[in-house]
Amino acid sequence: MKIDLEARSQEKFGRPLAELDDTTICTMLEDIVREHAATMPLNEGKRRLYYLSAEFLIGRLLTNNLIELGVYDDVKAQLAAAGHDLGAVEEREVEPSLGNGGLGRLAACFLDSIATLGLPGDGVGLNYHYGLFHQRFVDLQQAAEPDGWLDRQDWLVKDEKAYTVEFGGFTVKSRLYDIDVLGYGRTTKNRLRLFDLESVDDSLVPVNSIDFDKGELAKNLTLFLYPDDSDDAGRLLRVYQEYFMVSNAAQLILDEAVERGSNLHDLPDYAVVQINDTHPSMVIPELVRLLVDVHGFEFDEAVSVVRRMVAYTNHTILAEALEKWPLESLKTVAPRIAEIVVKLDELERAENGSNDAVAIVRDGVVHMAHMAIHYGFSINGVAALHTKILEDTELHPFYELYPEKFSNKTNGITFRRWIMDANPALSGVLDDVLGTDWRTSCDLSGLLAFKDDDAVLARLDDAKSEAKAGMREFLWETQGVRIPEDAIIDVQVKRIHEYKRQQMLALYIIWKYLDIKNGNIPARPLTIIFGGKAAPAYTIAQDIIHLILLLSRWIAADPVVSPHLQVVMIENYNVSAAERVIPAADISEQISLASKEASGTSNMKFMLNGAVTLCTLDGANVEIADLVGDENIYTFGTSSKEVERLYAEHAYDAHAHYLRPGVKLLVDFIANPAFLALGNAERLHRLHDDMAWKDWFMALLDIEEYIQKKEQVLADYENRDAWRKKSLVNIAKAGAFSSDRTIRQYNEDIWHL
Ligand code: GL2
Repeated sequence: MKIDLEARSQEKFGRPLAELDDTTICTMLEDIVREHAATMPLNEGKRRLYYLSAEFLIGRLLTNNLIELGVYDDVKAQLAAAGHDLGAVEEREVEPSLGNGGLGRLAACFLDSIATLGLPGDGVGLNYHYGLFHQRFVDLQQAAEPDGWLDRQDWLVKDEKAYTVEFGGFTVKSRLYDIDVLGYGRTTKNRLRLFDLESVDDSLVPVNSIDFDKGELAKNLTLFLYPDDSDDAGRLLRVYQEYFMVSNAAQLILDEAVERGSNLHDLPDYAVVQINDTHPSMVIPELVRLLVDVHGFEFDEAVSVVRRMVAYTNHTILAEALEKWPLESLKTVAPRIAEIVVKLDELERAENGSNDAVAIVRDGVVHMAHMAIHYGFSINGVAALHTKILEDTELHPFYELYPEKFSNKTNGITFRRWIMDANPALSGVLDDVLGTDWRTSCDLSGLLAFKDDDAVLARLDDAKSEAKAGMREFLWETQGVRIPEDAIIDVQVKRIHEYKRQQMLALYIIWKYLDIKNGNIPARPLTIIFGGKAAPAYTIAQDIIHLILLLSRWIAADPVVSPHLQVVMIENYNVSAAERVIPAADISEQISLASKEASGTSNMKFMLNGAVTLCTLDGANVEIADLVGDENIYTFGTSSKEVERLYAEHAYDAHAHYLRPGVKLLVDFIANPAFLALGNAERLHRLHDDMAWKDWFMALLDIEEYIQKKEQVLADYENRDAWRKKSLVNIAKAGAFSSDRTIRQYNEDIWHL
């Protein structure tokens, strides 16, 4: 592809490139890329993958697409020659708001890898007009506002395909929008296909608040993405959204298979469906419905076809995230689907001897995961430990029934975005040291040979400094905070949830604050950075945000402590913020209660960017620890086995842990009189009491060991040579977490494209 920006500027605007502003240039570049992508053919193959997901957290696309097309450096140079900075232009792009967190971002990384490997596979989801809420901090608390990203984006292209979806009592028409998904160095593409309502009404959304259930369903279905980690019970709108998504997806799948020559009896030769968590699992009864009601199949044959084409990924063991819908809700939303689900339940009971533990419908409740396991041909977890927990405990009865269906697919991240795009300085060093092959192979192991090479270690260090400078600028411009140049950067960015234990890091901050007050002055400043949104309905998570914001303000105002300790909470943390912060981190905080974080993916991004991990042995941390070895990671905390035992035997006594003197001091600090006066007393009391009496995710169990480990990390950081080696080893071993590897495994074991 050749781009001539000067010519384009003259042709479009009758003005030289030098005179255009950043926003105009941004749109012009998006247009150029979009128009070029429109001419690219799709990846072909008899069998096509449909990756169904309620979320695709794709992030900004301009830089990524310029990299994929191999024109990034050229565009940058042309802009520079005209006095423009591509970095500033990139900032004009609005980030799409189509995901909550890890699960949605994983789907985006997967699309990138599927396209890069040249496999025929599209993402299918919903075009939420306001997506996930925009987070603001007001009075040291989170406020949630609509995120009107759609008004200002330039990538969606209307597709001519449109379907009818029948709900109980009314029918809607859909509209399909596509975003082209380019692969690195490829001349072919895939698509992200986002369904929307034809009759959607944006004017239903108030300017400053979010209200999911306003107005008629035919007008509001695609307005918002539900925040996860909150209780789905009774959320009828979510069921409507899910059925709208899968009905469109199923119709699209059949349509395209027929276009490619299928007679539908051979559908599994033409299509494979990956169900990303349970949200799209109603695609199973919907495919059956279409085959029976529209295409005249016998029920049994329809089921046998669907069974050979649907695979399911489980992303969590948290009970509240495993969807269960009342059968009555299903009857209201889609009566025919409820009927088919009941038949699928009866068939399963007939086949497996009516075991309630694995039933699809039990006591009037539909267990979506159970349906996906019985009628899918594959089920996978997302990290080795997670899959083991599914097999041995959480889904054990299913594992006994179908051991051959279970497999592990450890998550991965795309190197295009998480190093080439996010960390050009480090990418440049790797090019110089390793040659550019790593950009396609994602193999960085050659770096290990330079573990004792001072020049290489120094260059890696320079790259870290450059990333830190970029982050400092970003935080100054977007958050108005200044970070000391020599500070250790310690980061925990992810959704706010008790199991991820941001509250435990907050307790460390209290400990450190008191320690500095006691005269123990650290060798250099420590900046602790948080980022993440809390579901508006998740009260304790909101309380944790409040505590962090309060600590941040309190410490900043303390002349003794503030030169040594700083707490930053990034407002509206999103993919763009992640791209600035992760490359700059020294310490990666992955401190979930063991057994609770299915995989984690930020842990992989930090490692790739040379941060050293401080972690519990949870999710993919276990695999990171195995790869880098003891000297290059810091692990602590109660094991996942022991945690499971404590839960099973109700043996964790939070209050006993609270009463230990060192611990009580820290927890009580949350509700100290000065905090109560400065902050929201109700929130602080609630959080204090929750930790002192319940502490459901056992922060108090691990806090002392955590403090000790963290102090060791900070001390070790001062041995600069040893630390640089740790950082190098982490980068060198990160190739194992390329999503290209993950996608190859999905394809070899499950999709067979
Ligand atoms: C999650 C898990 O919590 C997280 O550990 C995992 O890395 C991702 C991707 O597999 O999936 N499950 C989930 O519901 N969300 C996640 O981030 N939101």
